[in-house]
Amino acid sequence: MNKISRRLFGKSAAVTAAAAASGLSLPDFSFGQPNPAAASLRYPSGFQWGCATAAYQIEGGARDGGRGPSLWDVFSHTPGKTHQGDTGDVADDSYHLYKEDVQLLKNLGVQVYRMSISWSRIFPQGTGQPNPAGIDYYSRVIDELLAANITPYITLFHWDTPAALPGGWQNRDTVKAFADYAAFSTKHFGDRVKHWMTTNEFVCFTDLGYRWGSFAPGLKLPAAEANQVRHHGILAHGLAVQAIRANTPAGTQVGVAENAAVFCPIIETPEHIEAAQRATRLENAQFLTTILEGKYPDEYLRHEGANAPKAEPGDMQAIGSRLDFVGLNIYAPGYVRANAAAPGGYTIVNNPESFPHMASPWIAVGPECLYWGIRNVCDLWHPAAMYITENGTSSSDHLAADGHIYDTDRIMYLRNHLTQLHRAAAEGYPVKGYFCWSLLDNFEWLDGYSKRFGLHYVDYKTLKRTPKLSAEWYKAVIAQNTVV
Ligand code: GBH
Repeated sequence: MNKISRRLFGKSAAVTAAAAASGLSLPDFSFGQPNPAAASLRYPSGFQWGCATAAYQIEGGARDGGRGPSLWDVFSHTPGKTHQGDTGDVADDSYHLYKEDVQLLKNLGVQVYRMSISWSRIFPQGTGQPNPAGIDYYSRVIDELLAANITPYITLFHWDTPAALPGGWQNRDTVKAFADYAAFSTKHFGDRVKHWMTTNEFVCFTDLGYRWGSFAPGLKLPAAEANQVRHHGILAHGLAVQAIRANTPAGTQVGVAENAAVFCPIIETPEHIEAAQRATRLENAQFLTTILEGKYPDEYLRHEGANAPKAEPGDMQAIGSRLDFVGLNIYAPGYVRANAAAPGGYTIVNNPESFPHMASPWIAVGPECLYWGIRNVCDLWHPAAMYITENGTSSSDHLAADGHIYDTDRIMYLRNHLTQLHRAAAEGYPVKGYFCWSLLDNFEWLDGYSKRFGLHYVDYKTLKRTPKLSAEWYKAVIAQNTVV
């Protein structure tokens, strides 16, 4: 009994009474005093705390400094595609206000910041002539971060494909253009930036854009063509890994930010734990499994049959390029049970309607997804290092009469997820850092400005940034390197 900490067994008289009634004896402690068990939520020393953003979601300045349009400019300007026709034209105007945003980061005390580069600021046509004003912009942002003692982690591609590239990701030439852009950018910034991610979330710029049509460019291609788009996506990643290595100093760290489908065992017993691991490998066959194994799993190829992607010689070696780290963007869990009768030996269990969720309905609250996300990937593929490259939530944030934003639900969400991430770190999984999504409210794709994910509130009329209660909370977590 004295192994049960006060954190779990709160300070409530009801608990005490219930325990007494059941004949259990309580540990000897005085309520409200510092709890030695809380020290167990301390993170390893050197753990990197950060925030994440993406270019199209925060920058605005869509036509400034010679930037070319991306597929998301085109898509968001197409009537009916985003909430109330919202676009990233202005967003948070971080293009002009980046110094202020670096101050927000500095004030939080983060060691690291994950941002992305807009490909069409560097190459307005996607390829060909680079744009000096675009290069200069990112150079200034990087210098501002370094001067604030914040280490930049840069994603080369967070969905904003240059609109000028014919056929977008349907065209294999786009893969080559991406590798060239990766080579150019990392050669240019690699003296100061030591951590790179090739791409963000394969499914979002391949399937959602080309198979299901919900994201840019809004196409609904047949399976064979959509599978080829997937192949181009992971090939672009692989060639970019090689391009980055060839153009940066030794020691540069290269990875990916992937929203793998995360599976938790319905009950933490051996058969369900094994089932969740098998599900992780097979349900991510088309992306994460293939880039980490350098080969499409046989089950995937069999399942797709004649629609399977066509690889050219050398493709699979490039796709399987060794990574220095795997980044996972995790928001919500899937649950799996063992089922010997099902293919793969598992069944995905749908959540009941009563399952709790956050302001965005897709963010089901299952904090153990952070633990199982890390554990399953590590047990399957043993990456050298892992990061949580995104985790966070929308909340129906409102300015209170006193000018504050009391986002207690965001704090609840983050606290529980960080507790589960701590569990992974404490068990020795090589998780090196955590990036909260997001530094500030921003353009939330289809949801436009209607969903707020920031630690800072943005008034979209004045562009004023106000720290939410969660910013104060996160600052304390970082300062103490402990879940508070
Ligand atoms: C991440 O995507 C992105 O990397 C980031 O840019 C984004 O702002 C952040 O998460 C928060 O959304 O409405 O049921 O059809 C997360 C992956 C894929 C999750 C699309 C929401 C739509 C679900 N997203 N999905 S639904």
